[in-house]
Amino acid sequence: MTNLNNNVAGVDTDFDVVVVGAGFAGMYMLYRLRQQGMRVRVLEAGGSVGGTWYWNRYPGARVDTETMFYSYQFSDELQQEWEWTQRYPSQQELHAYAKHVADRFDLWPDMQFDSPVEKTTWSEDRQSWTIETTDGALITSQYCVMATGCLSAVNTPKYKGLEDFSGSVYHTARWPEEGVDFSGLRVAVIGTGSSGVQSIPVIAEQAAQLTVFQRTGNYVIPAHNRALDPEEVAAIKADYPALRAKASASFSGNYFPVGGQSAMAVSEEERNREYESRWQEGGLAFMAAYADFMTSEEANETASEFIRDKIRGIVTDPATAERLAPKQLFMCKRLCVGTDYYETYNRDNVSLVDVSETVIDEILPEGVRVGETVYEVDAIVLATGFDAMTGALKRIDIRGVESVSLRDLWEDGPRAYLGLAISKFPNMFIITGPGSPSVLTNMIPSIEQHVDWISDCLTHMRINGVSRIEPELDAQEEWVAHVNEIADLSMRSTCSSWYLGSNVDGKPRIFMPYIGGFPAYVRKCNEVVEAGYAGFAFR
Ligand code: N01
Repeated sequence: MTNLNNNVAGVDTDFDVVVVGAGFAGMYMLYRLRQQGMRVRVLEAGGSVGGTWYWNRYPGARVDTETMFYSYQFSDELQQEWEWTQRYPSQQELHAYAKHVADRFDLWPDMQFDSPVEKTTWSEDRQSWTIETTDGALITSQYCVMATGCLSAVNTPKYKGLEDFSGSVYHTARWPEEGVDFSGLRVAVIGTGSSGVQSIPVIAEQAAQLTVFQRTGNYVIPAHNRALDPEEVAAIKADYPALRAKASASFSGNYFPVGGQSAMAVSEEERNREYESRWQEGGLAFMAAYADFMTSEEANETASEFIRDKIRGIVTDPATAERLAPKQLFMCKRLCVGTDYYETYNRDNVSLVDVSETVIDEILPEGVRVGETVYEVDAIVLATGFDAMTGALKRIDIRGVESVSLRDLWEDGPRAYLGLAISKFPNMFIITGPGSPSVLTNMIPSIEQHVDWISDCLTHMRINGVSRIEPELDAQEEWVAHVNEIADLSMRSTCSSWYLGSNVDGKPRIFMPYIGGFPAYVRKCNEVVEAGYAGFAFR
């Protein structure tokens, strides 16, 4: 690589900072670092900006968080001028928003696409990172920021015979840009998490026959998506800072009413009225009806049973309804938000196969074999999710001090200080990494908080004339212990979910995100700064 300049610390590197990933995290990181006069290069595996909203192009893909609050707030001009059209915009609209942000802030020149990062290596002698892309290009930088996303490493089950299937196989998170026409085809969808729940009703409308393979029935709240009313938009925009602050003060960083009491503190009648009202309103707000869904089985069962009853009321075939009715705790897995999800099973061309006990044995050239039955299909859609939170980092060969491998260090589960940085990996930051609230919160505000923290930290380093930062092992271990301790207080840690890595064969079972809520986490990050970046060693 050419362009060797003396960077801020007087170290010869191509760039001050390399940011891996051009999703919402990587783009805002670039914006902030450029404001600080840093020389930045963003390396992105995909062909455009947007991250999640670039890759997840499956039919029906749309955000399930109210978009007036699932959007950047760092620029008031941006949030005032951008016009969202729907309560839950489609992937196309979110991708257009990402491209608009890149245009508006002139981010394109510093971003490089189709450049998956394969390896990053720290050199103690040079005090810099060398970043290697899959085409063999080497780039050096003083800092490396991993904006690789929590749900970006695709999980593809290792079915025997999958490669010999005679039709086409798609993964929801790697959907062809040109789209797929399922007209007249017999289609299998494997997986009933958020991606399956959103794609199944849309595929069912096109396919000749749709067979859904369900390992675990999920709780799906109706989205009641709709066009945004201009008056409602104007009212939010007029009061944006106060409303954003209110959202940030809530446990999940979302803007919806949070019930602070136990579900058992009210009568059954009152409880069901509350559930019905949240069901009619639609969306993730259902999970905030009461405070003790994750600490009281009794409270949890009231919400579970309410939703199961809804399923029984919607799905006309009682056996299908019972198969769809979730058996696990409510909110054990990420709550799903759908449009006509349960209604889809009333269609003549849709059938549901339970693979919870008799599993998918193999894929034959003509279809999917479950026990003695072969389901003949022309196309298979894998809606089988991600190797969440750690997958994207572990798929890169990250080497820290003395060539220590992140893969090896995280063999038994992730260890990071505040989910922001890792001991033995100096000058490397992670955005919304394991040990931060990330996936349990509204992602964009969480991303902005991390990016701001990292930018401020780099400014602090520059002002104080230091050029190397690394978490102290003790501080990291203390934080990891705290993250695990509070996770153990929640029933969420007793379930099977991607939060725990239980969807990926062989992955250690650790509850990865910080479960103590967004406000408590932000307080902790601020306290660390106020105490002179307590727990970090500078040089
Ligand atoms: O993935 P998932 P996803 N055989 O892991 C099943 C976000 N998101 O892509 O539950 C058979 O939730 C698996 O079964 P089980 C959101 O945070 C957001 O749907 O492990 N089945 C499950 O049913 C979400 O939570 C949005 O028993 C197999 C499904 O595949 C996260 O991304 C939209 C299997 C995977 O569900 C992930 O969602 C989409 C196997 N071998 C995603 N392996 C919105 O904003 C896995 N499964 C709307």
